[in-house]
Amino acid sequence: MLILRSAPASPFARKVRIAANVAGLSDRISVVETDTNDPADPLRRENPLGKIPALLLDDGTALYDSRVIVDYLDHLGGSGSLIPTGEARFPALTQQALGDGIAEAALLQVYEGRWRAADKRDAGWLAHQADKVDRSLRHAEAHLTLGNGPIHVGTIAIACALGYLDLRFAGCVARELP
Ligand SMILES: N[C@@H](CCC(=O)N[C@@H](CS)C(=O)NCC(=O)O)C(=O)O
Repeated sequence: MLILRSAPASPFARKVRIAANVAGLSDRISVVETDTNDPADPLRRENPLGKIPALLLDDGTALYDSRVIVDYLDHLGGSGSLIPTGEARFPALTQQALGDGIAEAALLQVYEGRWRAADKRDAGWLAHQADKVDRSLRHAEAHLTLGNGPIHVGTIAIACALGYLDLRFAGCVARELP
Protein backbone atom coordinates (compact mmCIF):
# COMPACT_ATOMS: atom_id res chain seq x y z
CA MET A 1 0.00 0.00 0.00
CA LEU A 2 1.27 3.47 -0.91
CA ILE A 3 0.97 6.14 1.78
CA LEU A 4 0.02 9.68 0.83
CA ARG A 5 0.82 12.37 3.37
CA SER A 6 -1.95 14.85 2.88
CA ALA A 7 -4.25 17.41 4.50
CA PRO A 8 -7.82 18.26 3.49
CA ALA A 9 -7.16 21.95 2.70
CA SER A 10 -3.98 21.47 0.66
CA PRO A 11 -4.59 22.16 -3.05
CA PHE A 12 -1.46 20.20 -4.01
CA ALA A 13 -2.43 17.15 -1.97
CA ARG A 14 -5.94 17.38 -3.37
CA LYS A 15 -4.50 17.38 -6.89
CA VAL A 16 -2.77 14.09 -6.10
CA ARG A 17 -5.89 12.55 -4.53
CA ILE A 18 -7.99 13.45 -7.58
CA ALA A 19 -5.26 12.25 -9.94
CA ALA A 20 -5.13 8.90 -8.12
CA ASN A 21 -8.88 8.59 -8.51
CA VAL A 22 -8.81 9.48 -12.22
CA ALA A 23 -6.01 6.95 -12.82
CA GLY A 24 -7.97 4.25 -10.95
CA LEU A 25 -5.36 3.98 -8.21
CA SER A 26 -7.23 5.16 -5.12
CA ASP A 27 -7.46 1.59 -3.78
CA ARG A 28 -3.68 1.36 -3.69
CA ILE A 29 -3.19 4.54 -1.67
CA SER A 30 -3.76 5.11 2.03
CA VAL A 31 -4.26 8.83 2.72
CA VAL A 32 -2.71 9.86 6.05
CA GLU A 33 -3.50 13.25 7.52
CA THR A 34 -0.32 15.19 8.20
CA ASP A 35 0.37 18.31 10.23
CA THR A 36 3.09 20.29 8.46
CA ASN A 37 3.43 22.55 11.53
CA ASP A 38 4.23 19.68 13.90
CA PRO A 39 8.01 19.10 14.16
CA ALA A 40 7.31 15.59 15.52
CA ASP A 41 5.30 14.55 12.46
CA PRO A 42 7.30 11.96 10.47
CA LEU A 43 6.85 14.12 7.37
CA ARG A 44 10.04 16.10 7.97
CA ARG A 45 12.14 12.92 7.99
CA GLU A 46 10.52 11.76 4.75
CA ASN A 47 10.52 15.08 2.94
CA PRO A 48 13.17 17.47 4.27
CA LEU A 49 11.16 20.35 2.81
CA GLY A 50 8.42 19.50 5.32
CA LYS A 51 5.76 19.89 2.63
CA ILE A 52 2.77 17.86 1.58
CA PRO A 53 1.97 15.98 -0.53
CA ALA A 54 4.56 13.24 -0.11
CA LEU A 55 4.03 9.70 -1.36
CA LEU A 56 5.74 6.82 0.44
CA LEU A 57 6.48 3.80 -1.70
CA ASP A 58 6.57 0.21 -0.38
CA ASP A 59 10.36 0.32 0.00
CA GLY A 60 10.16 3.51 2.09
CA THR A 61 11.22 5.87 -0.69
CA ALA A 62 9.44 9.21 -0.49
CA LEU A 63 8.35 11.00 -3.65
CA TYR A 64 7.61 14.72 -3.63
CA ASP A 65 6.40 17.20 -4.84
CA SER A 66 2.90 16.91 -6.35
CA ARG A 67 4.18 17.07 -9.93
CA VAL A 68 6.57 14.20 -9.36
CA ILE A 69 3.84 12.19 -7.63
CA VAL A 70 1.37 12.78 -10.47
CA ASP A 71 4.06 11.71 -12.95
CA TYR A 72 4.54 8.52 -10.91
CA LEU A 73 0.78 7.87 -10.82
CA ASP A 74 0.66 8.38 -14.58
CA HIS A 75 3.36 5.73 -14.87
CA LEU A 76 1.46 3.32 -12.56
CA GLY A 77 -1.89 3.95 -14.21
CA GLY A 78 -0.52 3.55 -17.72
CA SER A 79 1.31 6.31 -19.53
CA GLY A 80 -1.17 8.94 -20.69
CA SER A 81 -3.73 8.24 -17.98
CA LEU A 82 -3.06 11.66 -16.41
CA ILE A 83 -0.44 13.37 -18.58
CA PRO A 84 -1.31 13.27 -22.27
CA THR A 85 1.32 11.90 -24.63
CA GLY A 86 2.56 13.54 -27.83
CA GLU A 87 1.88 17.18 -28.64
CA ALA A 88 -0.91 17.47 -26.06
CA ARG A 89 1.59 16.83 -23.25
CA PHE A 90 3.06 20.30 -23.12
CA PRO A 91 -0.13 22.37 -23.04
CA ALA A 92 -1.40 20.06 -20.27
CA LEU A 93 1.80 20.46 -18.25
CA THR A 94 1.73 24.22 -18.78
CA GLN A 95 -1.87 24.25 -17.57
CA GLN A 96 -0.71 22.33 -14.51
CA ALA A 97 1.97 24.98 -13.92
CA LEU A 98 -0.71 27.69 -14.16
CA GLY A 99 -2.99 25.93 -11.68
CA ASP A 100 -0.13 25.22 -9.29
CA GLY A 101 1.09 28.80 -9.62
CA ILE A 102 -2.34 30.18 -8.73
CA ALA A 103 -2.46 27.91 -5.68
CA GLU A 104 1.08 28.89 -4.70
CA ALA A 105 0.37 32.64 -4.96
CA ALA A 106 -2.81 32.16 -2.91
CA LEU A 107 -0.96 30.06 -0.35
CA LEU A 108 1.76 32.70 0.06
CA GLN A 109 -0.94 35.24 0.93
CA VAL A 110 -2.43 32.85 3.48
CA TYR A 111 1.03 32.20 4.98
CA GLU A 112 1.74 35.92 5.20
CA GLY A 113 -1.30 36.15 7.48
CA ARG A 114 -0.44 32.98 9.38
CA TRP A 115 3.28 33.49 9.98
CA ARG A 116 3.77 37.25 10.24
CA ALA A 117 2.53 39.50 12.99
CA ALA A 118 -0.10 41.96 11.72
CA ASP A 119 2.31 44.94 11.88
CA LYS A 120 4.96 43.06 9.86
CA ARG A 121 2.75 42.12 6.93
CA ASP A 122 3.83 43.56 3.62
CA ALA A 123 0.94 44.98 1.58
CA GLY A 124 3.15 45.29 -1.52
CA TRP A 125 4.08 41.62 -1.36
CA LEU A 126 0.45 40.58 -0.84
CA ALA A 127 -0.63 42.69 -3.83
CA HIS A 128 2.17 41.17 -5.93
CA GLN A 129 0.79 37.69 -5.20
CA ALA A 130 -2.86 38.74 -5.63
CA ASP A 131 -2.00 40.18 -9.07
CA LYS A 132 -0.61 36.79 -10.12
CA VAL A 133 -3.90 35.14 -9.16
CA ASP A 134 -5.99 37.78 -10.93
CA ARG A 135 -3.96 37.69 -14.14
CA SER A 136 -3.92 33.90 -14.19
CA LEU A 137 -7.68 33.59 -13.67
CA ARG A 138 -8.29 36.05 -16.48
CA HIS A 139 -5.90 34.12 -18.70
CA ALA A 140 -7.61 30.82 -17.86
CA GLU A 141 -11.03 32.28 -18.59
CA ALA A 142 -9.90 33.70 -21.93
CA HIS A 143 -7.76 30.86 -23.24
CA LEU A 144 -8.54 27.52 -21.62
CA THR A 145 -11.37 25.22 -22.58
CA LEU A 146 -12.11 23.74 -19.20
CA GLY A 147 -14.84 21.22 -18.68
CA ASN A 148 -15.29 20.27 -22.35
CA GLY A 149 -12.32 18.04 -22.98
CA PRO A 150 -10.71 15.08 -21.26
CA ILE A 151 -9.59 15.27 -17.63
CA HIS A 152 -5.83 15.48 -17.29
CA VAL A 153 -3.22 16.89 -14.95
CA GLY A 154 -3.84 20.44 -16.19
CA THR A 155 -7.59 20.44 -15.67
CA ILE A 156 -7.13 18.82 -12.25
CA ALA A 157 -4.59 21.47 -11.18
CA ILE A 158 -6.86 24.35 -12.25
CA ALA A 159 -9.82 22.77 -10.44
CA CYS A 160 -7.78 22.42 -7.24
CA ALA A 161 -6.58 26.03 -7.46
CA LEU A 162 -10.17 27.26 -7.87
CA GLY A 163 -11.25 25.10 -4.93
CA TYR A 164 -8.51 26.58 -2.77
CA LEU A 165 -9.52 30.13 -3.73
CA ASP A 166 -13.10 29.28 -2.78
CA LEU A 167 -11.91 27.88 0.54
CA ARG A 168 -9.61 30.74 1.56
CA PHE A 169 -10.84 33.76 -0.43
CA ALA A 170 -14.57 33.13 -0.82
CA GLY A 171 -16.43 36.38 -1.36
CA CYS A 172 -13.31 38.33 -2.43
CA VAL A 173 -13.85 40.31 -5.60
CA ALA A 174 -11.20 40.04 -8.31
CA ARG A 175 -8.93 43.05 -8.14
CA GLU A 176 -8.97 45.59 -10.96
CA LEU A 177 -5.89 45.41 -13.13
CA PRO A 178 -4.59 48.53 -14.83
N1 LIG B 1 5.36 22.62 -5.10
C1 LIG B 1 4.82 21.83 -4.03
C2 LIG B 1 4.03 22.70 -3.07
C3 LIG B 1 3.59 21.94 -1.83
C4 LIG B 1 3.13 22.90 -0.73
O1 LIG B 1 3.41 24.10 -0.75
N2 LIG B 1 2.42 22.34 0.26
C5 LIG B 1 1.98 23.12 1.41
C6 LIG B 1 0.56 22.76 1.79
S1 LIG B 1 -0.59 23.24 0.53
C7 LIG B 1 2.87 22.78 2.60
O2 LIG B 1 3.20 21.64 2.80
N3 LIG B 1 3.23 23.80 3.40
C8 LIG B 1 3.96 23.63 4.61
C9 LIG B 1 5.23 24.42 4.62
O3 LIG B 1 5.55 25.09 3.61
O4 LIG B 1 5.92 24.36 5.63
C10 LIG B 1 3.96 20.69 -4.60
O5 LIG B 1 3.50 20.82 -5.75
O6 LIG B 1 3.79 19.66 -3.93
